[in-house]
Amino acid sequence: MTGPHVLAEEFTAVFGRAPDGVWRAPGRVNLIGEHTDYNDGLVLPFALPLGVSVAAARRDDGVIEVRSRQAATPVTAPVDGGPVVVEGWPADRAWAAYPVGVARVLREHGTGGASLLIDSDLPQGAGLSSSAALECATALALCDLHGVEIDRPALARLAQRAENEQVGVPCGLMDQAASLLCTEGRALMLDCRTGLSSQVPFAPAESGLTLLVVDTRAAHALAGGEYARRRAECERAASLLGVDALRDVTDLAGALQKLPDPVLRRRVQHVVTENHRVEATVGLLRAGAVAELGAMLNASHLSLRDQYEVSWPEADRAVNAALRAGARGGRMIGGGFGGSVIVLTAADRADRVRDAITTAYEDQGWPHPSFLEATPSQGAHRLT
Ligand code: GAF
Repeated sequence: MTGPHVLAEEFTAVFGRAPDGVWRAPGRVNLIGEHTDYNDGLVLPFALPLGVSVAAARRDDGVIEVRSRQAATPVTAPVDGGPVVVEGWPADRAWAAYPVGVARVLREHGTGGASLLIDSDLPQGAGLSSSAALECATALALCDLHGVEIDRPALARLAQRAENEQVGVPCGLMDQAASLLCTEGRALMLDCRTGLSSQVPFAPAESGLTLLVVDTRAAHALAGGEYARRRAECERAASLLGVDALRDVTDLAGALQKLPDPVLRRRVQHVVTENHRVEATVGLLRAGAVAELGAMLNASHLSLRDQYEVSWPEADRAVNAALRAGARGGRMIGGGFGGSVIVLTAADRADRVRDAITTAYEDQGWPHPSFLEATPSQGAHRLT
């Protein structure tokens, strides 16, 4: 990852003019509250120090030109086009659907063209929300360049809309909201129905704990059909139960009795209990009982594995190995079927936990996982 000044110099070399500024948006880790966002529920993500930087200059010719230090093919497109997903771009241009999609959605709110040079230090496919970081860095840049003021909760919804309508991925609100609204040293408790949020202090190191992010190296992709299928199952269950969203299920036992399909029953069981786990986790954090979070993480993982059926072998093995090595808890994060897990451990056990996970992977002949110590960091901002 290059610093903002080097990125700006590179921009000048590529585009023949200096950028108007450099913006940055982070990836996220979701502490708890998985597959709840599109059920109008609760989530508790925090921002990573890793993210996407965008050097950008305004253009007034209605064109967006995007280049990335991580992609070979530059893309130039009109900002007033229809959905990128309908245009059916070839695979080597697919990465640019995110910034171009954002430009097309924000155009309705008064932004215009731009030249962008993008740089990312977020691993792709690790389930740490690199797509949302790219969308949010682009959105902030476009708003600033064109003097358009949109408050951050609204901007998060527009970035989500870009991913839904332009890229064709039916994600919920969490990742964009996390990237735009998180603050240093805190997790973001977000109610995805109302959009209301609160900042919850989360500093594991102060309690002698470490939160490890383990990239299982099984690549995660939301575009796969399973994510959309889970969403559809939830919508079907809500409709059968006569509620707007699974968020509204208050009598879990009664709801389960009403659903004949065991698959839908499992999905409802997960979503309803996961919302309760978010609330309980916020309560523990506010009480300063960070070590007790382990039990919540474990319960969430089991629910995602057995009820929601979105875990994957590398995630289960990492969580099991971590627990056997004495970690407090762990769970898969993100959409599932690949990506990362988080593990909460006493700081003085972190090395043992890392080694245990690595050995468990070696035993299977799997590639080594990679580790990152997660510190809740600043949300999207302008760098220069
Ligand atoms: C992905 C999606 F993008 C989010 O909206 C959320 O649904 C998450 O999976 C699961 O909690 O990150």
